[in-house]
Amino acid sequence: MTHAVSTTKDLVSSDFIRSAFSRAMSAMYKTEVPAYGTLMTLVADVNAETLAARPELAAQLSETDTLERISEERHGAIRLGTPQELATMRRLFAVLGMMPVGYYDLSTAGVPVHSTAFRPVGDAALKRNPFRVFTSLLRLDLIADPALRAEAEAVLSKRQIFTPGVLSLIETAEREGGLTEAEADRFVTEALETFRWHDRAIVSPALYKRLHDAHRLIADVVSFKGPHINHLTPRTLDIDRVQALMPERGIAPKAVVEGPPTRACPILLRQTSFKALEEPVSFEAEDGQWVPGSHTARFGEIEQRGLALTPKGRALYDQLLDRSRAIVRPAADGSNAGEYEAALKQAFTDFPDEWEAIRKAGLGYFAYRLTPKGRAGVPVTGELESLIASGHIVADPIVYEDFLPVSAAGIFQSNLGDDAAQDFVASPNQVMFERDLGASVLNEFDHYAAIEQSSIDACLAALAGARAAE
Ligand code: OOG
Ligand code: NI
Repeated sequence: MTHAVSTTKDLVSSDFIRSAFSRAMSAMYKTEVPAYGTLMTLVADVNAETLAARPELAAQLSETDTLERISEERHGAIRLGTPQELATMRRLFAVLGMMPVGYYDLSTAGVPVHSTAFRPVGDAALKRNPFRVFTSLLRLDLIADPALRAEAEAVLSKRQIFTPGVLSLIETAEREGGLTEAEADRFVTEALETFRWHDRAIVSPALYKRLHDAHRLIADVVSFKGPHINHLTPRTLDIDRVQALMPERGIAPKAVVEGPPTRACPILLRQTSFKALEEPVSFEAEDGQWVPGSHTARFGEIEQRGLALTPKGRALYDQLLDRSRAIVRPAADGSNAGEYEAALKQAFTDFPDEWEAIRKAGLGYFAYRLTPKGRAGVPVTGELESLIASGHIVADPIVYEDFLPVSAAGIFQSNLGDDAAQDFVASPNQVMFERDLGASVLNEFDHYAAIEQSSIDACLAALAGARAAE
């Protein structure tokens, strides 16, 4: 057999590039939106407090090798204008080891976009740095006025949101299977340009107004040179505490926390945000003059992540959320926040709040590992459950790495302004989205199920062979 493999270059891992990119993005956003820096400090303080007060949580995070990722962890969001932008963005994120996971239809919530989340997949990559970007594509097909749709398309077709440098480095990475450290440095710098804020609009004040009247989100996507990162969200270990402390640090949070209620065993994702800033921008009038104006787009958000649910658990979650929302819908002004929280808490009494009960009911995904007894080296075989009962194996909750459409809609609404709710006919179109993306999105449930199954296989194999295994 002949081997024609030649490795002439030392390539860095996509994990390395993603970590560098996530750090660079955070540093940029801190200078663009100072309140984000304040929120980061608050989250770090609360996380430190929580870990000090709950040694068992600190121990579990450290045992599962996930303590370090917490302070590094964040997600961002962008909104794209064209299929070409989405397809190229997929290639850019691939260099960072981020794959499209899940399809989210926001049209049901009155927001004319559909979305996916680019994120690392696989246990090792997630542990290294779980940076995610919620990425939406504007749906001009949901805009009623054909003339306005055509104008928006014309503006979008002329913009180039990627630098020539990043485009060529994407090609290099695709051709070579990765980037060298020097190329990775340049890639991070060049890629960051796409996410930067631009205060000079690419449309006239008149067109901005028409786009804005059609939907604020359309104005946000179409009027600027690029898809500015619109928020960056650190992960907290105690969202209720951060929400309560935000006003003290001069930040006004949205009325209610999205997602499940406060629980002993956190599930899925809880999120809250602060309102978008009104920022000065200028528009180029027909006579070439720059006219001052303003635009609201960028905001801040925090989140607390919990257990990833199985389809059965997710169905129960959706059902209980619907039940509480049928009793009371959270008003944007916060006037019924207390009632909403009470209804939510009441509805969720039907969701078990004890890890073993949740696991046994098949509501969530767990990763299994050997206990010190399991690692002691005496071969044993048996069913998973009996090996748990005999103290050889323990189960840790698998963290939910994705998003929730109802929560995302709540976040969109709160930062678009209260008058932005609009009715569209619900029209999920995953086929169109995947065609525009140039790839299919991964199914999140398959992914968690695979992580769970491989942890079980590894434990059983290690116990049977009695080799030491983690
Ligand atoms: C994205 C909103 C969704 C989340 O955390 O659910 C989101 C956007 O406003 O562009 O980021
Ligand atoms: Ni978000």
